[in-house]
Amino acid sequence: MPLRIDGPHRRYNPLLDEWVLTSPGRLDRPWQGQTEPSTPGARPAYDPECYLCPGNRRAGGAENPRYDGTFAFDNDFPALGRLTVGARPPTDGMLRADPVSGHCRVLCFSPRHDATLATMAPPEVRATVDAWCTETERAAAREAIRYVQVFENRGDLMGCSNPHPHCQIWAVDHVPSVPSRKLAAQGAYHDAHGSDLLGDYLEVELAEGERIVLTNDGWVALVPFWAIWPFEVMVLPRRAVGGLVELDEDDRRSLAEIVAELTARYDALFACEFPYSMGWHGRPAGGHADPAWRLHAVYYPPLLRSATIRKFLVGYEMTAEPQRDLTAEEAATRLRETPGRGAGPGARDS
Ligand code: H2U
Repeated sequence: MPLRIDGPHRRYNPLLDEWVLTSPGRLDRPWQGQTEPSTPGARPAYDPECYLCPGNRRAGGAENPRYDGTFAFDNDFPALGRLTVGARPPTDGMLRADPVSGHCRVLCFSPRHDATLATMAPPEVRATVDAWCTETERAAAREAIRYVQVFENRGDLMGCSNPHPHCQIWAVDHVPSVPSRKLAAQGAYHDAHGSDLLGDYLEVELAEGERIVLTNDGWVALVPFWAIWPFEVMVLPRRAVGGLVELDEDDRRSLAEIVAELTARYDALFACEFPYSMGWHGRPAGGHADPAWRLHAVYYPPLLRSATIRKFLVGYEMTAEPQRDLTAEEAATRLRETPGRGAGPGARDS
């Protein structure tokens, strides 16, 4: 029996050991606050001013090759670098700071300035999936790297600096805060149950069905029970794989299909280029396969009720705990019923 909860309640997120206050029915309240500009007009296929278009000069002075597929390069303004010998900050006490080093890359999905994952042809989305995997593998093989984060900021609302379709890959010499909490939670769950947390969670979701957005032979896209962002989605492999580097040919094919379909539905939901931050959470780099950790992607889109009204994580959310109005079940229903690429309304499988 699907879980039915009416009225305000809190939901537990076992991956991050935190709660979200859920207040169904608050979406009808009046809004006289900020609205966002709607999606800008159509972009050209090539923009002579774009730092990422083929053949153009980047801000750092390097010239892009005339690439015709995906294109990755070292970030000209990296957030991380080599550890400066002799500049080691204090590592304990009240004022704690640890040294950090790493490597930052930028990956363009397409030579076309106007392309997006939502509209790119299936072979191009597949090439992007392959590049996520190869870039992760290369980054993880670098000396002293402990964790690789692939992430995409899409849209001005999410602070994306350029509409040319791209993502970033940051490889670091430590496990950062969020994956570190996920590492602890999945490890503790595996110790206690002998199975993986997200695998067991996926079984519950598939049995209930209410929060499922899309499924195919390799992957499931769902709105997590504990979602914070209105149309937050998690993409999970059916198979117990720990990282992008472990995906085989079939996994990659079906992943490209579900990513293409999910992003198309996002865009169709409010008839705009749906902004989001997405990221891949794979097991830390190095070492052996970890049966506790299941690879997953998280999509965090800020839009709430239209292309111009966003959710703000402020007030109670900043000072006490995240809160949402639209339930995860309502969000999943909306996304499920939104027509995607060629799939009619209500179609479930990508
Ligand atoms: P965002 O749009 O998500 O900010 O990513 C763009 C990245 O591209 C950003 O990290 C880099 C920025 O440093 N970049 C270059 O490396 N070279 C450039 O010429 C422009 C932008």
